[in-house]
Amino acid sequence: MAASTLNPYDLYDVRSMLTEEEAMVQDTVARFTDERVLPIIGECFDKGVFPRDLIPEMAELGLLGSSLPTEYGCAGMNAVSYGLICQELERGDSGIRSFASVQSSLCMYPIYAYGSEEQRRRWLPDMAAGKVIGCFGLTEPHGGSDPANMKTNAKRDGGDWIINGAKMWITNGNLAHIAIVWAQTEEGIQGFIVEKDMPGFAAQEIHKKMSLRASVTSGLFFDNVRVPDANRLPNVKGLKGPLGCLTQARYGITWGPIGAAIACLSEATEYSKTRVLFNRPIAATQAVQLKLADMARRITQAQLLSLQLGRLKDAGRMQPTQVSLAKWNNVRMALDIARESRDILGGAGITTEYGAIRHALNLESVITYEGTETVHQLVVGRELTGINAF
Ligand code: TGC
Ligand code: FAD
Repeated sequence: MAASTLNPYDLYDVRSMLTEEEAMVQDTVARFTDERVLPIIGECFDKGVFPRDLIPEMAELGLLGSSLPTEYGCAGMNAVSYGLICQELERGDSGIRSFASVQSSLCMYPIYAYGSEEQRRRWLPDMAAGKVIGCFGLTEPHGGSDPANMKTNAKRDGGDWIINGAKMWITNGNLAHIAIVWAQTEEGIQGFIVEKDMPGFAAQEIHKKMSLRASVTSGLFFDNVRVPDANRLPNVKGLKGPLGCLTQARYGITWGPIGAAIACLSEATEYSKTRVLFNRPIAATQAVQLKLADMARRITQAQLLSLQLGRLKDAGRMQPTQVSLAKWNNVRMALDIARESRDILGGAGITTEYGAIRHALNLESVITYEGTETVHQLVVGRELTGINAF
């Protein structure tokens, strides 16, 4: 039999559909993940620590706010490149990709898209350089799927606003210098840049997590926090403000889990070739080959979906429903693959010596955050029927 020329982790040669620049971005971030993330991430997960030393290096590589214009100190890359960044970071760990998603899509993007020119110039260059870290406060303790039912409020007081309320499950919360906080006002939901030292503002880290352990997750509390009007994002009102940010972040999340799934398939394949049971490697059994083949099939579908989504985004034609379909499909794909890979590893798969269980546990968050799987299914259902079933 002739040697196969196919890349087992890219069976349809999606790589050949990338531009030279996109391929270079992928290679650069892949190297960063191989050299800087993979050697330490198991221990970070075990200890429940986010590797903050990596922030300056990520900034140096242009990974923070990568799609925003160069005039704000950002890399000005296209959407496909941003997707590839997410994919390669999440091949390392969902927590590292989460950090980049929140900084780029949920904090820098709203300042760019909804902020004043002064706000852009004040915050974006330092955020691109990793000197100012952001978090995004939308979810509240009483239920994240329905953000329209927002209780955090901001009331005008002369030239200032007074914010009261609480946000829950906030990535980067205790790391952040600023929080993009969404609050109900008399004119509808508005976004505010809350600075960490503003009196009455507190972040409290959430412990006992079994998922995204190499990521900081916090509650945010606002007790009569006085915020100047200059910190309000002036160019958006209503739920479409935060939902517009989510569309950016969810787009990146369609790519990220492809990386986690590739890491799991690769690990399970190698393991199965050396694990000898009943006088043959388990890779030589039909049951294991079926599992591996099914993983490759689903990864290939996800790769094609995200690439086409990225091309639509770069052409300015991407619709939120398309993002929902891909977020649902690709996260489910990766979660199933991580669990199946864990099984192929047998008992060894229950330790963090291998990546499968770490990815599986992380993906339990990814399938919940940025809209649960059910929310995205209902978005697609609404598109098909015209009926809102939430
Ligand atoms: P609905 O009436 O559908 O929409 C209200 C307004 O928003 C517009 N819109 C969108 N705009 C941009 N992107 C989208 N995806 C949009 N979806 C809706 C819509 O056109 C409308 O605009 P207008 O001008 O007519 O006012 O709103 P609804 O209340 O029916 O809610 C729909 C629903 C359930 C889909 C929405 O509430 C939802 O997506 N819920 C899930 C919430 C969620 O995803 N939260 C995520 C929090 S952040 C996070 O998890 C970060 S984790 C990050 C990490 O660590 O990586
Ligand atoms: P709920 O909304 O209470 O949902 C509970 C269950 O009900 C789910 O299974 C859901 O699918 C289901 N459900 C909801 N509506 C319906 C319906 N109509 N029909 C049928 N079933 C339904 N949020 C931020 O704002 N910023 C962040 O940075 C952030 N980071 C996060 C990091 C982590 C690790 C996690 C776990 C969450 C993070 N979140 C963040 C919050 C996340 O977005 C929410 O957890 C998510 O939106 C779901 O909200 P909830 O947890 O309140 O669940």
